[in-house]
Amino acid sequence: MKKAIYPGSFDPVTLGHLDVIRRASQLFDHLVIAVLHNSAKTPLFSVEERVKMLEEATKDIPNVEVKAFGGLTVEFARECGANALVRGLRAITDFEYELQIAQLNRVIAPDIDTVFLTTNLKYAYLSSSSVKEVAAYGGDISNFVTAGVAEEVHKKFQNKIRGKE
Ligand code: COD
Repeated sequence: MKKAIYPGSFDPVTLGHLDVIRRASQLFDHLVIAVLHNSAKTPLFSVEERVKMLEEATKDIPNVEVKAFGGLTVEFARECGANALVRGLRAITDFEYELQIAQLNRVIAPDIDTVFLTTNLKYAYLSSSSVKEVAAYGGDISNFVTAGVAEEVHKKFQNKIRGKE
C-alpha cells in the first residue's frame, strides 16, 4: 500500500491545500494530513480546531485521514507507515524553502521522499496568512476557503473583537 503524509500548519485549511489533498489522494492509496501542533508560530486556531475543519472539508475523500502531530515530520511519517511527504509549490520562494527542508529531511531519513505537487494556478496566490489578513479587516474570504471554514474564521475574529479570546 502506498502511504503518504501531507504535513502543514493548515491555519486554516484553504482551497489551495484542499486541491493538493484531492490530487495527492489520487496518487497514494492512503494519505494522512498531518497537522503540526507545536509550531513556533502562534496559530489562530488550536490544533483541535484545525483538525476538525480539515475532517469536515475532506469527509468525502475516503482514503484521507487527519491527525495532529508534534516533533519531526519524518518521524511522524514513519509512525504512520508512510514513505513519502507531500508538499505544495506555489512560487520560486516556496521552492527555495521547500528544497532546503526536503534535503534536510532526506539526510535525517533517507527512506522517506518528498513529493512536490505544483499549485493549481487558480490558487497560486493563496495562503492561510492572506486569508487571515483579509478576514481580520472584515473582507470576503468565500473564494479562498470552504463555507464551513469561512464561518469559523469570521467567528474567531468576532470573538477576538469582543475580547472572548
Ligand atoms: N497551492 C499549493 N500548495 C499550497 C498552497 C496553495 N495555494 N498553500 C499552501 N500550500 C502548501 C505549502 O507550500 C506547504 O507545502 C503545504 O501546503 C502546507 O502549508 P502550510 O502553510 O499550512 O504549512 P507549513 O508550510 O507552515 O508547514 C510546515 C511544517 C509543519 C511541515 C514544518 O514546520 C515541519 O515539518 N515541522 C516539524 C518539525 C520538522 O520536522 N522540522 C524539520 C524540517 S524543517
